Amino acid sequence: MDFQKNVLIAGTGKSGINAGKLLLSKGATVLFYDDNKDLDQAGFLAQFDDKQSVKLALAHLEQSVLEQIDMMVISPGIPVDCALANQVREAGIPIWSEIELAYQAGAGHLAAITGTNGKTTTTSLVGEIFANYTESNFTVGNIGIPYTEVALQMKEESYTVAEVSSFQLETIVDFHPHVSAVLNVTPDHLNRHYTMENYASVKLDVCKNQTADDYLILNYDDAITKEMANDKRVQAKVVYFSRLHDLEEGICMKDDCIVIREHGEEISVISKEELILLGGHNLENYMAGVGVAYYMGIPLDTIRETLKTFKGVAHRIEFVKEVNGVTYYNDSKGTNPDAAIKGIQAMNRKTVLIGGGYDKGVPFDEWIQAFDGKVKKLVLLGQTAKQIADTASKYDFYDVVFANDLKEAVTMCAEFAQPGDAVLLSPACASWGMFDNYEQRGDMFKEYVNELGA
Ligand code: UMA
Repeated sequence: MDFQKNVLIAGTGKSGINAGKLLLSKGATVLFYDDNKDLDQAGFLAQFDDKQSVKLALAHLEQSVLEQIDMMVISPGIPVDCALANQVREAGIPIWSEIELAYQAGAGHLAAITGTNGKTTTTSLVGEIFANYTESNFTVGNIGIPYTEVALQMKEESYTVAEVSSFQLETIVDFHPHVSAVLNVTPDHLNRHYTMENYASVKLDVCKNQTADDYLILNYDDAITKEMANDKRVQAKVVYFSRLHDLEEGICMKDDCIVIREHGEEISVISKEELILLGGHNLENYMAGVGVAYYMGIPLDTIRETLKTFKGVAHRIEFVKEVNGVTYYNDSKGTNPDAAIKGIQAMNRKTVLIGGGYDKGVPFDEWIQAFDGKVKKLVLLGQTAKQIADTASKYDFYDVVFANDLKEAVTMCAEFAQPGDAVLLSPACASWGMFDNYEQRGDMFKEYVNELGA
C-alpha cells in the first residue's frame, strides 16, 4: 500500500490524530479538517514532530484544496453524508474509515466485534484470551484505543481484536477480519442511520469482505442477527450462539455449561458456575467471546483459563472483591434507571444496594419494581435520595437508609450484608455534584471496599 499521498483527515479527535501520525510516519502530507472553529490550533499542531507536513483547516475548506487531495480518512463521529464528505465524494476522492487505514497498515490475525450492546465486554474478553495466548496482541477500536495508534506495531503473528461501531463500518473498503461477530441489534444511533434497516445493514458490513474460509458469529436469540445469515453478503461460515435454544451446531448451553457443537461433536467449554460476571446478557457475551476465540484458533485451555478469571469491564457490574463472605460489585456506570435495572437483574442473591446521585429529573418507578424481592436494604445518597425513598414507599419498599457520602454508604453495607449476600453500587443516577464522573465514583467505591479488609 502506497501511503505517500496528500491525505485529508476529517476530525481532530483521537482517531484523526493517530491516523495522522501513522500517515506522516509513512511519508504522507496531511491536511486536517474540523468543524470546531474554536480548536486550539497551536496546541493541536504541537502534537506532531513533522510540522512541515501538517496543515489544519477549521470550519471551511476551499474547493481548490480538494484538487490536491488523493484521499480522505474520516473519523467515526463525522456523518458520512455531511457537506464535506459529499463534496469529497463528488470530486471522486476515496473516503476511508480510520479502521480501514489501520487495517491496510497493520498485519496479523484479526477478529472484529460489533453489535448494539455488550461489544466492549466481549472485545475485552477476547483481548484477554489473546493476551494469555501470545505476547503480540492488541485490543483496539471503539473501546477507546484507536486502531491506527498501534497498527504499525503489528506483525504477521499478532492477534488483534477490534471493537467496531456502525460509524466505523460505514466507510470500510477491504477491512477483512477472519472472525467477525454481530452480538445484537436494538434501536440506537438512529439520528445517524435513520432507519433500523440501515443501522443493521451497516453492522453486517463487518462481514462483507469475508470468504468461505472465515467465520461470522451471530446471536440466534436476536431476531435481527438471526436473520442476517440469509443476507447475500454473507460468504463466511455462520456460527450461531444461543442462550435460550438448544442448537444442533453452534454455541449453546447444556446442563448449565457452555458447549460448542460442530460436525456432530460436542465440546464442553465451561460451567456457568465458574464464571464471574452475572446476568443473561453477560452469558451471551461469554458465548460470543468463546466463539470468536475458538474460531480464531486459540486453544481451548487458554480460553477456559481466561473465562475463569475475566472480571469484565471496569464500572459495569464489575466484581470488586469478596469480604467476609459478601461479594461487592461496582456498577457505577448504572447512571440511569434503565442501566441500573440490568445491574439488579444480574444479581442472583440477596443484595444491599447503593443508589442515588445527581437529579436528571427521571422517574425511578421501573427501577424499584425491578428489585424483585432481591434488595434487602437500599442505601441512598445524593440529591435524589429522598425522591427515590418516596418512590420506593409507593411500592411498599421501606428498607431504606440514608448515607452522607459514599464512604459511609460502604460502611453501612458491610454492616447490613450477611455472608452469601451481594453489595451492589448501581446508583441509577449520574455522579455529578459528588464526583467528577462515574469512573471516579466507581474508583472511590473500590477503594472503600478494599479498605474493608481481606
Ligand atoms: N467533528 C466534526 N464534525 C462532526 C463531528 C465531529 O468536525 O460532525 C470533530 C469534532 O469537532 C472532534 C472530532 O471530530 O474534533 C472528534 O472525532 P470523533 O467524534 O470521531 O471522536 P474520536 O475522539 O476520534 O473517537 C472515536 C469514537 N467516537 C465516536 O464514534 C463518536 C470513539 O468511540 C472511539 O473510542 C475512538 O474513536 C477510538 O476508536 C466513542 C463512542 O461514543 C466511545 N462511540 C459510539 C458508541 O460507542 O456508541 C459509536
